[in-house]
Amino acid sequence: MSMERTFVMVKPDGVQRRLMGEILARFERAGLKVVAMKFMKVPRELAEKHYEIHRGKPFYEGLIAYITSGPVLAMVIEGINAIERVRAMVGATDPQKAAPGTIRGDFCQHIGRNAVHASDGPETAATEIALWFKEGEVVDYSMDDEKWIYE
Ligand code: IDP
Ligand code: MG
Repeated sequence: MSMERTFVMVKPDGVQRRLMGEILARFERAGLKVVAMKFMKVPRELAEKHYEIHRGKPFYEGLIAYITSGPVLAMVIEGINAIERVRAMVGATDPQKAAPGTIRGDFCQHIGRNAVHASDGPETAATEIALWFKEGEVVDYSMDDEKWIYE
């Protein structure tokens, strides 16, 4: 277990459905720490870089249209084992398979509208953080309650 940073995004459907606060609150309540945040419309070029791995798949064009369709809330979240923790809290890609208690399991219905993105591993996290944020936009700071969260 180590201190990690992961890239998380409330996708356009999450913003439109006014779920930003709900989603953010779950991460905050878990004791995770937000170290960067940006509310923005995603340029097509950035969407294509972010989803490069899915280029050519049948859902790719729809995915790019979806992610560029309205503003998103992009953020970097820090905590012990944060990459795996956040993925578990987000739930399975297909909301129909996502467990109750996960974000997708509680708020979503369709794989094409699954409200939130989270990096799937250490390499992806590093690449995505660097893609979405400039160096100075990720903030190093400590929280006053850390002694109550970590031993
Ligand atoms: P993830 O977001 O859980 O990591 P990925 O397999 O990396 O899932 O897929 C990226 C995104 O592409 C998904 O979150 C979803 O928005 C979209 N997507 C994946 N598979 C499908 C599909 O079969 N139909 C429509 N959209 C899909
Ligand atoms: Mg993925």
